[in-house]
Amino acid sequence: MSSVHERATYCRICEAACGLIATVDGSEVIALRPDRDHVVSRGFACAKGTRFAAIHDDPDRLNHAFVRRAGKLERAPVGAVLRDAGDRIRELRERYGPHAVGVYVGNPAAFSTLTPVLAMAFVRGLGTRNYFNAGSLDCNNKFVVSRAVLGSPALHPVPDLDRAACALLVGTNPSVSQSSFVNAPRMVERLGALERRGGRVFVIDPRRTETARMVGEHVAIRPDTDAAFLLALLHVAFDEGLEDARTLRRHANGESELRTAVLAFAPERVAPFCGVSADVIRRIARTFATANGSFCHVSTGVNQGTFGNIAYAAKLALELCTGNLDSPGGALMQRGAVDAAGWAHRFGFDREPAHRSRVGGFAPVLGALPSAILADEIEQPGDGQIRALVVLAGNPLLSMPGGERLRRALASLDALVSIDLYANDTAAFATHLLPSTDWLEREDLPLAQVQLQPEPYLQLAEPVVAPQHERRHDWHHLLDLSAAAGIRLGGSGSSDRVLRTALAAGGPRALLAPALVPALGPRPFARLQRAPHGLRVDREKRDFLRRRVLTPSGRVELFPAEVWVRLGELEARMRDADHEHLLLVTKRERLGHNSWLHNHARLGADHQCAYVHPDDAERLGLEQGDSIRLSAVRPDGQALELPVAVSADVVPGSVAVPHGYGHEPGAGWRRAAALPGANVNALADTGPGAVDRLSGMCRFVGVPVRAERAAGAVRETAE
Ligand SMILES: Nc1nc2c(c(=O)[nH]1)N[C@H]1C(S)=C(S)[C@@H](COP(=O)(O)OP(=O)(O)OC[C@H]3O[C@@H](n4cnc5c(=O)[nH]c(N)nc54)[C@H](O)[C@@H]3O)O[C@H]1N2
Ligand SMILES: Nc1nc2c(c(=O)[nH]1)N[C@H]1C(S)=C(S)[C@@H](COP(=O)(O)OP(=O)(O)OC[C@H]3O[C@@H](n4cnc5c(=O)[nH]c(N)nc54)[C@H](O)[C@@H]3O)O[C@H]1N2
Ligand code: SF4
Ligand SMILES: [Mo]
Repeated sequence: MSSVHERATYCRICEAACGLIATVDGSEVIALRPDRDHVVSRGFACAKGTRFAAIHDDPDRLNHAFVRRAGKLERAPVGAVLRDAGDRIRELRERYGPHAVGVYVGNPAAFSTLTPVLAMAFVRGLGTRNYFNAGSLDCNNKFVVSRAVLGSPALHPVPDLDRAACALLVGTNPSVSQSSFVNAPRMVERLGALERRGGRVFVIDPRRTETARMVGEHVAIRPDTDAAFLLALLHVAFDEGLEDARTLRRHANGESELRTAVLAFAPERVAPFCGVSADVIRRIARTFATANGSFCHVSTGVNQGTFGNIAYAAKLALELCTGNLDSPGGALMQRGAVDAAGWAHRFGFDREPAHRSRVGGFAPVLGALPSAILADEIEQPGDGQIRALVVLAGNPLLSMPGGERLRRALASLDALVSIDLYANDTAAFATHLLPSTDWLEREDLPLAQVQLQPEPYLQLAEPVVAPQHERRHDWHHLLDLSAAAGIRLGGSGSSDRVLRTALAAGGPRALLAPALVPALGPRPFARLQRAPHGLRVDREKRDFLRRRVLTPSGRVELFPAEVWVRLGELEARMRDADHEHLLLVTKRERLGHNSWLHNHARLGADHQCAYVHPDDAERLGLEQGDSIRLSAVRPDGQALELPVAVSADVVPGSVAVPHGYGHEPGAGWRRAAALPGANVNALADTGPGAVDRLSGMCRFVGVPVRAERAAGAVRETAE
């Protein structure tokens, strides 16, 4: 008798969380296809999701645990490696104190329901201030700005895609990425529908992207100038009396400071800096302010620049001032199935710890210090120096700035524990490797995204197959590692007991059920099991401005001083922009995901190029396929060489380079390790000077680089 059956699940690679149907034969996943019955994705999924069985079955997967002895990795039982790692952590903490052990949590952890909870409990248990995550590489500007403007780092508007009449996309390429801070599969299709309804879509991007080719009007902006562009839109809105005076009066503070600030950003002044004409700026501002429902979605291309705080504050101000914040067709403030923001606020979980980083004195954001100081915290001797690092679902060597500098720092650690699907590039320096389950082996709910859904829903994905080999859930590893190291989860005996008892008695569901009861009733999991393709939860009232703003004043704070401190610097940059160097911009690829998924021919792209405009190519004497040498402008700058792709799609003066390449020869993902390519983050700066004081964000966008023709393609080299 055949045991072939089907099971509904969802993909946990990116924020779209597309519904999938898995065909399973015994313990084998034979196929994954888009789920046509999914309540939101409705048959949409990309090739990464439908080909994920190749990752699940990859012969290079980390299926067992390893420990390094005398320089060589040796396989050992998981329990033994956990004990050994625990002993090392215990010794180092006893000898050097709690800050000697650092933790880095990477992006995929966010797609697991329990991992973030256990990771925070583990960090609190260690009592270390040296906790880092991908937030300072990605979106911390949004957290700090929302905290100041709306009262909580967890409050963010999402585009009302299906009702809007005007969409402004700034620094996002949803055709490739499905964007971020929004759980909206089929976004480009829905933007196309918006246009067919007679609405307008503007794609503000230094590259004519895959998205810009499919929808809307492309506005080619110079890199790292969006804050000025958005302030110019506000300038026009105020100047032409297009603001919603009633909303401002009833719900906002700081209007007059904002009005004063935007005076300096008249379209005519901003135009030469942004490379966008004053006419176009005015037209976009008028369209946005007068359309029957507008949103402005600002994403990573802006977050990763210099002025991400101002840009996000300007975006929120633009939406509020034009009456679009939490208004149908505009930028919705969703309550979602679980009101995580309100709940965290009530219990004080959104308060930051009081500590500061040793290097640079930075305040944590969501508990985490800026990643761009990790190398310094490891290398700088003294009290509190990091001696051991636990890396969970991350690949800091390639995702953080630093290149050689960071490589040297990671190699100098006394212990590096990597908990991952693979022995990734960072793990080439690991002393302990622990194998994790993937999402086909795991139960999850899209809890991190519930307040970022234009159409609120929940879905319970039960494991499609049992964990293979010796793979274990990340939360399970953390539970055992903390016990082995003598650490109390959450930092106290009682929190440790609560977590362990709940997980032992009812598994993850015991912990989660109470949070789901308000939306789903007394037996939430039974209800979710009856809705395998997802369950829509409609609890939405457009009551945000009246009831749910969490600032002390209960009003939207348009002009918190700390958010706007770099305004003077922006004005100075506008007067004195760098036209001498090429400015770096980011580029994601359709296949591949940050540094991972490169290990399979049908998933990862197989070559990395630097994209430059024909004018720049000509000036530099470069032709398609030639090698370009890019070097950081700073004194100790590193350099790399890549094949060049000449493309009129990128704005003159910029160079677009995908990240996540330059894999370590010693990594366990053998195909990936053999790919050509270079770590573009060798060009990005590290150290306290490279970090935004408020958000801890480092900079990947707008980094000035020297460019010249090179003789041949080689790996990244230190100068
Ligand atoms: N296929 C694929 N999908 C992914 C990922 C992946 O690696 N591959 N990564 C996932 C992750 S972790 C994230 S955070 C999301 C990110 O998803 P998005 O936020 O959509 O980010 P990107 O796809 O990087 O698109 C950023 C866009 O910003 C543009 N840009 C660069 N500099 C500037 C600038 O100065 N101004 C403006 N206006 N635009 C600029 C780039 O040209 C690019 O088109 O994607 C997720 N989805
Ligand atoms: N130049 C440049 N640099 C960037 C960016 C950019 O646009 N340009 N983007 C930044 C952004 S937005 C992000 S989010 C970061 C990402 O930074 P990271 O999260 O540090 O890096 P990833 O490459 O996503 O690596 C994820 C790792 O997690 C593993 N993994 C996947 N699923 C699981 C799981 O379920 N459990 C465990 N334990 N491991 C798992 C993968 O095998 C891989 O090794 O990179 C940042 N770096
Ligand atoms: S867009 Fe692709 S990677 Fe993202 S959730 Fe959907 S199937 Fe997965
Ligand atoms: Mo990200």
